[in-house]
Amino acid sequence: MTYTDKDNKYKRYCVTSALPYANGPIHIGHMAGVYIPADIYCRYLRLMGEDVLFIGGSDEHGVPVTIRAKKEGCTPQDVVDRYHGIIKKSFEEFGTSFDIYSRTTSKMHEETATEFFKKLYESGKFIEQTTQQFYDEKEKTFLADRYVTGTCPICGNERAYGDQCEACGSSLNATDLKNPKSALSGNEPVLKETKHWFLPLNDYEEFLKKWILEGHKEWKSNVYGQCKSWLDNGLQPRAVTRDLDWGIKVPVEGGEGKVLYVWFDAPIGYISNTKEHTSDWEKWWKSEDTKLVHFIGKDNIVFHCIVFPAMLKAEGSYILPQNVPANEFLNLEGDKISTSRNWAVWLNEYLEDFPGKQDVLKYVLCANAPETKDNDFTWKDFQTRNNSELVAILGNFINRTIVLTHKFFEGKVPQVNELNDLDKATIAEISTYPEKIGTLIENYKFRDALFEMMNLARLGNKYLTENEPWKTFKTDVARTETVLNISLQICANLAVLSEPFVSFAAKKLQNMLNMSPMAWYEAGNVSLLETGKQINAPELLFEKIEDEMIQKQLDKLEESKKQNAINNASVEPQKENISFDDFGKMDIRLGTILAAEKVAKTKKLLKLTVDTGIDQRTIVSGIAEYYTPEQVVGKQVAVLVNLAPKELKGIQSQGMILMAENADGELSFMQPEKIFKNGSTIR
Ligand code: B3M
Ligand code: ZN
Repeated sequence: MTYTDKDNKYKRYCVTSALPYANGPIHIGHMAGVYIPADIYCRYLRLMGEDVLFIGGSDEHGVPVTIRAKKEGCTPQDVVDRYHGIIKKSFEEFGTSFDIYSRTTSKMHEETATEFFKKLYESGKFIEQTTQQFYDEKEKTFLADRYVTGTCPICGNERAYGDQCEACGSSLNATDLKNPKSALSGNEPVLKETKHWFLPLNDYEEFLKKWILEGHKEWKSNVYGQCKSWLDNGLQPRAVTRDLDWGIKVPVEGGEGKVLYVWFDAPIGYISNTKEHTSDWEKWWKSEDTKLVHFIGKDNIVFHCIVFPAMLKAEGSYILPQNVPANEFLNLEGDKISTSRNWAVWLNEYLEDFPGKQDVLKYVLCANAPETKDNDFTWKDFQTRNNSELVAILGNFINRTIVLTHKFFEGKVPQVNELNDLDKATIAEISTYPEKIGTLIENYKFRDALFEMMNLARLGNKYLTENEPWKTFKTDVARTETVLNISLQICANLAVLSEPFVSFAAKKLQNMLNMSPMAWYEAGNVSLLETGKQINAPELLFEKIEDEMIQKQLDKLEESKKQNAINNASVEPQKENISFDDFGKMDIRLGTILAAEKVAKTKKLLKLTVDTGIDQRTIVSGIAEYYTPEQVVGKQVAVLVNLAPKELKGIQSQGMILMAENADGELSFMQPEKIFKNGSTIR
């Protein structure tokens, strides 16, 4: 029984979290949006004594995987093997409490998805349609949406994909793109007929309207709103197959060379993974007293609220989700997280850079979770929340209490004597927390729930500060005993109620307090630790994070920014053709810079003395913003020696040093790969 299910309608909870694409590692946006809330929810329900199945897994099909494989010159299976491994390992290290984390290339999944498709096919749930699809004549293959790029008809972005424009977020059809190009050959694709199976979503419109718009008004407003807008606009049949060879083969006649669309097979992965976990899987998926909840990000709403439920309904034997608590997006330092721009904090890198600090990231990402609107992660905020919340509030309260217990009472829980009004008020307040936090979690308000957990620690700090047991010990031992007993009881309550949020610290705290595992509903009182119980030595739960560590992370991001600028820099268009004779007019030689000085009153100019092999001469060069005189002396460089002399700032310049220039205007010398004699020609 839970606080919001007092009639005990649900006997078990089947909790799914979106299956991440195995074409890259997991980043903080995924964690904040999906896995941390789902993990908190499951940990909490388990503490409530509920029967919970927490399902995760990698989504290993889809075009992005094949594109990556092509780029890297390996097979799609190689790509997903690598990233499935990385993702699974980081979830384990992070402490995400999946009951199963499997993958959609498993045998079990192939069977389950195949059977699912066949059942819909055989019961006439699909329509077959021949449509025009882009085809690459050079590669002799149909092009899935992601394989076509072109100009977005909405915003003009020249790098839009056939299914979506990442610049403006519009979802597109490949045929909408202007100047379409095949991502395989770069050629313009042609339209060609191909047959596919479609799920006629329009047939499910009435059912979905009733089920969501009338039956699930309690869903988060972002989720409800998106569903409403889809349903108001009217649903269309959706193709559930693709012309591709990476995926689950279409198991019916005429399906050769085609696979199930990744968004058809991926959600079935939740079911396959359950089957892989237990032979008693049907109770999790086919029993009305199971509560099915999907944790996802906002870009997955339509698939989980409309397409997958329509599939389940069409199949006929499954339950539907009771809730789909989707989150909005998390930004990073004010910018959209992006895999391709490497603008992200990768979970595997975080775990390497901050060993043992899983709880800190989990805490910060929950405190900043994009629950109702997009939110921002900054390293500064990460540091502040660690130093002034985890260390200064939670850690400090616990540490003070345990240290004092050892100092005054040899680490034994002291007895309770007479209670005063403050004690009584404090005890009354403690009793409200399990239900308060629990109800918030049950309503998917994880930020508020976390804030309330911290309020319990704040209450503890306030109680200690007001009672000053370190002072009263000399004058009033009985009072000190009571105060430390109640403070220890608050610690014990925290050891239970913080577990969903900061599970590593909670475990440590339970060990310090010598507690055995306790259920959530057993907390909320001051009899969690019996008088006389020996507790263990204090250990720090959290430690201060210094500026240096933060700076390192900021530097890393700065590096990504630079790299992006380089990658994105547009290249100057080519100039008009010249004849060989035109070229031959230029006399370019190797020369060595012998001396250099700044030209007075200019920012850009250096006066150079150059040995050109022909003579020693003066050349004025606009490189002072990129090179100091000391840096250039001794360099062998390319010199245009027959450029007509010109006076610059009163100095006669005879020739020009040739420089490479990038899009930012940064300059670099052109140096020979081998040292040749000065005066050697360049042509
Ligand atoms: N792999 C999309 C994503 O990672 C997709 C989710 C599948 S859930 C069944 O955003
Ligand atoms: Zn666009």
